[in-house]
Amino acid sequence: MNVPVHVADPASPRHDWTLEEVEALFELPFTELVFRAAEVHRRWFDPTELQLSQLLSVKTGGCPEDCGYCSQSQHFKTATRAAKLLDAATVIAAAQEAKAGGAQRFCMGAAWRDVKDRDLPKVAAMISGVKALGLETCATLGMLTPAQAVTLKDAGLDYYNHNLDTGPDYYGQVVTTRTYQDRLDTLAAVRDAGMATCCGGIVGMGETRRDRAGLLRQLATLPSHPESLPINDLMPIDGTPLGGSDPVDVLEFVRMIAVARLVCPKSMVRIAAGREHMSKEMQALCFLAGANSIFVGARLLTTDNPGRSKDDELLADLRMRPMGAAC
Ligand code: SAM
Ligand code: DTB
Ligand code: SF4
Repeated sequence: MNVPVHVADPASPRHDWTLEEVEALFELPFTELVFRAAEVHRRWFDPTELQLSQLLSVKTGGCPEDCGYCSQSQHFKTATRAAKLLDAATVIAAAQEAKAGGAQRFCMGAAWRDVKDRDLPKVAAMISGVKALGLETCATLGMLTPAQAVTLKDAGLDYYNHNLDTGPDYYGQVVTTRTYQDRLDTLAAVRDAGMATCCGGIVGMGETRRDRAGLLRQLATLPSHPESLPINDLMPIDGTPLGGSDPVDVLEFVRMIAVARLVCPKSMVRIAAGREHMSKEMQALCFLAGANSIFVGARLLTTDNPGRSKDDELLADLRMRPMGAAC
């Protein structure tokens, strides 16, 4: 079969993707797309290994932003109750449990538009405490200034999660209180401080395939590809503008994973939110298409996740193992 686009030079992943090229990948016959993604996957990774992260909401609800998918926005009437920033000791105890459950990375999430300097010492104490347990650290706290990014890095933060959420043309339909450029600026601050970026988006918000391609093109043309690339399947939340969204077709979700793998070959591509609704077979297809990371634990931030026994069973059935674990 003709190769319509130049996919990946193993020596140097591309940063010059056009939207048309990314769209052409989505249009490939499914079997061809998944085969190519699987090939690229095993060039960079052991395809039997999965990176395991665990989330904790360290500050829940009451967020001033209007992200149309989110249970924590104060613009919408949802079942999520606002709570104060947790103590460092509580967070560190949760991280210890996550580690005992097999997590390799612990991600602390806050329902903030941006970080207030007054909260930084408490957040820095959480990060250094989690790091001291021997876990990789990740935080997702909203927008950061360059100086705040340096403070978090100095506290021991390895990764900062800040998603672009969707393609630039659809973004304004989902969020109005923060611009796409604001998000790109925070990602630049994170990179400049020397931290790894975790950046991806959501499918199932009513966007078109072109918007999905637009998101992946944006990620693949960043100065450096995100080290972690989460693809969230929308968890529809009652009370939010997107609460009644139709689920995305399974094969379209798998295509999203495969194209992410092709355009960002060295990134950890994560099936992030939405596994609670995914069959074992759907997840297996995603792993075949190049996904190599998941969130473990029974909760994400405010919604459910499969939990340990189901995931132990999934890994056992697929004969897959946590990244770095002995064979
Ligand atoms: N407030 C911070 C921010 O927005 O950057 C951090 C937390 S926020 C919940 C992190 C990301 O989770 C969002 O950017 C979005 O991509 C994802 N997310 C939030 N709610 C979701 C939902 N209902 N379904 C799928 N993904 C969701
Ligand atoms: C990401 O891309 N997804 C995670 C994490 N990064 C912060 C959050 C998913 C949240 C799902 C909805 C909830 O639990 O509130
Ligand atoms: Fe706030 Fe983050 Fe939710 Fe947006 S996604 S409303 S910024 S918690």
